[in-house]
Amino acid sequence: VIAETIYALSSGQPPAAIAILRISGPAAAYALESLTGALPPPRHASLRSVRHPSTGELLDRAILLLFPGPDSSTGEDLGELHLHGGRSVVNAVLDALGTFEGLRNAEPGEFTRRAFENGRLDLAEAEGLADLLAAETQSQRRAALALAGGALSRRVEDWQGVLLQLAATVESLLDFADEGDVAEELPASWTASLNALVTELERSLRSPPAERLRDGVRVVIAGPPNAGKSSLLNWLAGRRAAITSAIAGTTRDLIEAPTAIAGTPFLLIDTAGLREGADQLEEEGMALARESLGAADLVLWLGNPGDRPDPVRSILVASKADLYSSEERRPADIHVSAETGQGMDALIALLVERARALLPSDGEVAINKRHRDALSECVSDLRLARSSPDLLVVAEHLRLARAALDRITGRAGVEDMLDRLFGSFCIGK
Ligand SMILES: Nc1nc2c(ncn2[C@@H]2O[C@H](COP(=O)(O)OP(=O)(O)OP(=O)(O)O)[C@@H](O)[C@H]2O)c(=O)[nH]1
Ligand SMILES: [Mg+2]
Repeated sequence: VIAETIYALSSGQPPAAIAILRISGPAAAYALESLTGALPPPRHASLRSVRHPSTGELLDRAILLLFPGPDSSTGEDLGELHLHGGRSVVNAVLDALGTFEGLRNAEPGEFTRRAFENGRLDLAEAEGLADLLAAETQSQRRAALALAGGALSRRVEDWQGVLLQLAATVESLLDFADEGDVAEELPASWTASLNALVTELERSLRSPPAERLRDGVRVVIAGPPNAGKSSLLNWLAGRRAAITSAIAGTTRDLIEAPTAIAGTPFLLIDTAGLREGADQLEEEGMALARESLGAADLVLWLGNPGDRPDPVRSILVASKADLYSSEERRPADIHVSAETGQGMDALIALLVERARALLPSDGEVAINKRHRDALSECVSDLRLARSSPDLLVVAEHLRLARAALDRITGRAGVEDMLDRLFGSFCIGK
């Protein structure tokens, strides 16, 4: 099949200082030559007049860049026009491109999909790219860059190397068996190497999930009514996300405020105050509050130490510190005031410290659900391989374990996954 040539605006919506159009496919060079008269040498930025191919009208003066395939980001001939970023400039050049036969508008993520199909990046790296485009905090950016740069792919490759060795040993024993020799036992070194691999995969499975980095560490603010929960939420979020009032029972719904603090993503959740003898609406709010406590990564508990829901995950906060002298203070991990801001720096430092332990650390590869599913399947096949006395069965489980790892980098059985992933990109990426 001869691939169609695709084009799209790859930069943000005009008007802007510069608009970048990308064209990829076999007719890219021809179309760009027709628009600009002469092609520059590969990977050299050159100033060109862009003219309508049939009327010859000057549309813009632009920088033209050519990246001949296969050494381009899509693996195909790829061209970039850096236009002036006005709406009519962009529309005029897009219209001109539309007059060429074999050229069409790109679908969302189609440039990246072609890069994947031409082996320029694997599936885990493409996921990293998607994460990078969505990254809002510095820790998200760092993890996305590592994934996009192949950090996970390289580990998968190492694991595949070990698996191949293990499989080769089994195959050679099976060959002996074919020749009528008595089947040998697998050597102790084989078992040791398999065990080491299982241990390493299990460690990766236990590492903090990438989803927590994407969605933010869930911090639930809870305690009795009027404790100052909503005031604390507003202070931490830096905006008035929740209504506060001196009336006990103000908050009923869960109020979620995604907030980056010191480059770390948090999802702050304010809840209804917990107390006995509330009306029905408030009871519903309290049910939501209890539910969210169950799903919390961390709890800021503004109530009595004795009622603390979860000592491990909770931070005991004494609120309204401005109302008490230091002798009158309740015992707590931290004393804060949303009125004066006292104690907030210490609370933030503590939150960030606790969150870091719950998030993939900087050098570590963040594993998402898709990766985890594949890894768990790989581990269970390795366990079955380890426990089977029949070499044929062992070989089969090793093959399945390899196939599971292949799904991480997209070498096998991932068609539906591809549509989902690339469909989530913007047009022009
Ligand atoms: N002096 C002082 N008053 C505070 C402080 N924080 C909150 N308040 C006041 O305490 C009252 C209750 O604050 P909220 O933030 O609405 O308390 P809440 O825990 O969300 O209350 P409910 O939603 O009803 O459960 C309001 O009148 C606030 O102005 C503080 O640090 N110092
Ligand atoms: Mg409230």
